[in-house]
Amino acid sequence: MKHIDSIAHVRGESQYVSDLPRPEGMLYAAVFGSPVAHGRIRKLDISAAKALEGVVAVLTAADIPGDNQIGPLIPDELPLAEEEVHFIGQPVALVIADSPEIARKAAGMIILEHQALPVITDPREAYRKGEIIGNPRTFRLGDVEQAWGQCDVIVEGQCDLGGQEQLYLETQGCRAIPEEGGRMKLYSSTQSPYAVQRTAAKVLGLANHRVEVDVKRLGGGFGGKEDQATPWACLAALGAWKTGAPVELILSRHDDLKMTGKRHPYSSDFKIGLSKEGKILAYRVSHYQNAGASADLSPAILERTLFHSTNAYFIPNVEIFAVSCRTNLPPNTAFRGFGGPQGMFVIEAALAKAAEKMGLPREELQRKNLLREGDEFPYGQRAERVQIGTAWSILKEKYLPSIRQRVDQYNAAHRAVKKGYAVMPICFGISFTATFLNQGSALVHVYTDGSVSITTGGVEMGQGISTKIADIAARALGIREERIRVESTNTSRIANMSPSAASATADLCGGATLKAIDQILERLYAAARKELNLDKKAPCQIRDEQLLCNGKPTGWDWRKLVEATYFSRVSLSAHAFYATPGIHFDKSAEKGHPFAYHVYGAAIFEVTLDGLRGTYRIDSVKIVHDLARPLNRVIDLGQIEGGLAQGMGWMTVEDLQYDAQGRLLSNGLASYKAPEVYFMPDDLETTLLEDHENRFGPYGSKAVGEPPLMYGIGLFFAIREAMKAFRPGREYGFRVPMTPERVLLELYGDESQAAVVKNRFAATREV
Ligand code: LUZ
Ligand code: MOS
Repeated sequence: MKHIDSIAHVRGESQYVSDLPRPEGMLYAAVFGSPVAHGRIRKLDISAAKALEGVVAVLTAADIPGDNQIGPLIPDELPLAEEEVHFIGQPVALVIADSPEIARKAAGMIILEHQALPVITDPREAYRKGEIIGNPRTFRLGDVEQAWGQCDVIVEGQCDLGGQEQLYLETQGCRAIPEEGGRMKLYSSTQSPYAVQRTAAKVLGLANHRVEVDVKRLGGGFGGKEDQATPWACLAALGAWKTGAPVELILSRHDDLKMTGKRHPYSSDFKIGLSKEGKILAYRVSHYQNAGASADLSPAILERTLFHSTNAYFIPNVEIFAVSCRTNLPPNTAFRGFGGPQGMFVIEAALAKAAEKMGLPREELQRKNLLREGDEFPYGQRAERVQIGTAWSILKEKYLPSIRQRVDQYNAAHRAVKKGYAVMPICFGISFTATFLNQGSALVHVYTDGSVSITTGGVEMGQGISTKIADIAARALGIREERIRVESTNTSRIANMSPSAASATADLCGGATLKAIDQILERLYAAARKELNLDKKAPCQIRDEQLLCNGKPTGWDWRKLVEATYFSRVSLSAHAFYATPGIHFDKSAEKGHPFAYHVYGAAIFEVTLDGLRGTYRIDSVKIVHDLARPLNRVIDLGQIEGGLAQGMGWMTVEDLQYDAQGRLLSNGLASYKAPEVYFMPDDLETTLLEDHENRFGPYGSKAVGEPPLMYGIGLFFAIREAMKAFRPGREYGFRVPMTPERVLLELYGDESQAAVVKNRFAATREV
């Protein structure tokens, strides 16, 4: 089955927020964002903006009828600034006008006078100055202090990881429509309709039931709309509330890049100790998270960094320290992987450095320390049904020897251009780390013509959740896919929904859909048994739209069954609720069983690097990935390849830069490079492990959304290997992204490239 939306997408018929038919009298909003990263507001002059022809209103914090507060975890974020501003682009005023152009022009006429306050952009500096969010946290296993004494090799180092722009194609936006009785309807491009509903209600001072949020689909989310669709929806709602007219607020790409948060940059220190046989005995790491100006989801993201700091390895003595640091950047937020990738990068860096010191191939150290059945994670959970060994073996047998040989031969034959390879194992925990969020609901209607309508709390953001839900339902009902329609996500049909996030939507909403369908099937079978005078316990089943009872055809097809049930006055609708069983976590002990299961896999990268230009090419990526029984192979392979591309982009070309004044320098797509089709390797092969069933996923499946992103980390280390082959004996750092410019800096530093090259190639004339 292909993606449900594919035909409409290709025809350009799929509707996003700004494509919805325009209601009469609709107005347009634009945001005036702070021009400075930190300051006390002295005066806000909106008079010129207000006087501009076509401007209907200019709203500030004083116009907010309810709470001027939208922080999701900690109340530290104002939808419109009051006394101070904390990052460039922070919303200060909202202009409502007849057209988007006038609204933007008027926003440009607002003047903010301020008293400058010191700007911090570096997380370590923020930490030193006590600017932290929440409490630092530490996960411990064993006793690192006593373990150092038993280590034969100890290495230490630092990693500096850049942020990453989510770069959804559809920018943030919302259309707000005032409705009768003081109600508000919001069409928001959000991964979290319920967050938008409850937050907009709070800002307007309304009960939740007076705000309805509807989401058809998003043009991409990637975490960037898990929490940060909310401010724009609240502002659109405010505009509609104050003017009484429909208001649309769609961020321009430029504003979106400037005003919204991204993946968190991290700076981390590590120390790792090993036995001479290569067993990791102790690991200590400290993570300084660059949270930006308010908490947003940072504490939850920090938590996932803690959970994933040992990646797919068992380490008996561990101490993981992590702290969220407040800086004057836009509040950084969720991005596919949610803090996990940052934790995983650092242990890979530690292993690289240890392998260099021990003179061993890096993958030897990796392999010796892979998780085994029953191993304890630093958070107390034990590894079960561990697939990393299997994935690793397949990768090793199928690819490793030939890649190793090819790289060695190539490097012996070439001087200025070198190859490198690296293996990257992954282990990613599935479940929201906030246990209460692991719940999902579904509402299923069967109509008398046999067509089926399904609403879940899952948001379609291109990841294919609608297709998967339709797939699951068709399978469970034993009917054709064409009979099933998956509806928009709507807060009046599904209440209190969790965000579509944490890779868990198919598990949670698929689980709920199956339960709702079970209820309906029970009723259909009961009605049929009665009509057909069968035993009350006669086993029934629908196969290819035919009703079978006691294993024999009854002559009833799906439509007949549905009609008969309807005429018996039995409900053909069901609502069901699914909550992941068996998960818990105790934050005071930092121990528990937070994840329903883990997703495992391994990838191998081969690259070719030009040591003179600093450029590189990805020759091949081979992945062995654990999906248990995939729900939809085409969609899942698309998720694996897309996740890989995003992970590789983060590691190499996506260079998010702020200056010391907190100004985004990479503020457009001319200065922020993202991977495109030519960046991808021609040779990309994915092998799925399909050797087991997962009891926490619909039909034995496993979550797919986030885990493959972390394969991308392997690319950094493959490039590093090629750099080592080009210029051995140098200390290379762990600064991400490894752009071609950074490759040159690492290879030559302050030295003259010409001198180095001349020296290096002195013995030969060929390069
Ligand atoms: N969102 C969230 C997430 O609220 N909690 C999580 O654990 C999570 N994990 C991954 C992505 N989004
Ligand atoms: Mo996400 S980072 O699963 O919104």
